[in-house]
Amino acid sequence: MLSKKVEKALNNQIRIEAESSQVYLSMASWAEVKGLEGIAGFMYDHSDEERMHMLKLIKYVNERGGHAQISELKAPKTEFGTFQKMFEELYQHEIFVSKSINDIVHITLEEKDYATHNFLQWYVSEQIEEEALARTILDKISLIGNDKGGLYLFDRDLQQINVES
Ligand code: OFO
Repeated sequence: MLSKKVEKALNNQIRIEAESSQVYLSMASWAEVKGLEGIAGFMYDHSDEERMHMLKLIKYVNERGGHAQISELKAPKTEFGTFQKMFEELYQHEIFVSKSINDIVHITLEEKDYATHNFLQWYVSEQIEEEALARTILDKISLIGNDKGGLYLFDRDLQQINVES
């Protein structure tokens, strides 16, 4: 059985994962209308992944005798300026998510909830991967600079990342 404190923290994370899914969906749509197919595909996939993170939390909360709450979500922005800025935002967003996961891990220790602590390790590893991937992408972007041919290849590269993941 989850303590009220852990249940509340997990419910907050359910909302964060749902909002992350919306943020990346909005990025996907922005990239798609700009003709950046590879980037759009990457963001659509990422949006699906965040929904999966959310569902995993919902199932866990309900399985442990809690009640997963589906709440209203903050609307994501719809304009991202440049694809460089958009990926910088993605990176910052993942750092924010990692911090939020770490805070819950901390709460589970305070509450001596070792089952939830164990469950959250999957998210801890996932965040390490997501931050690393975002950093790799930002490194690639800084190599391209304003080169149009570079952007073309970068967009194609991201399509490749989609296929592999
Ligand atoms: Fe991007 O890992 Fe969930 O939010």
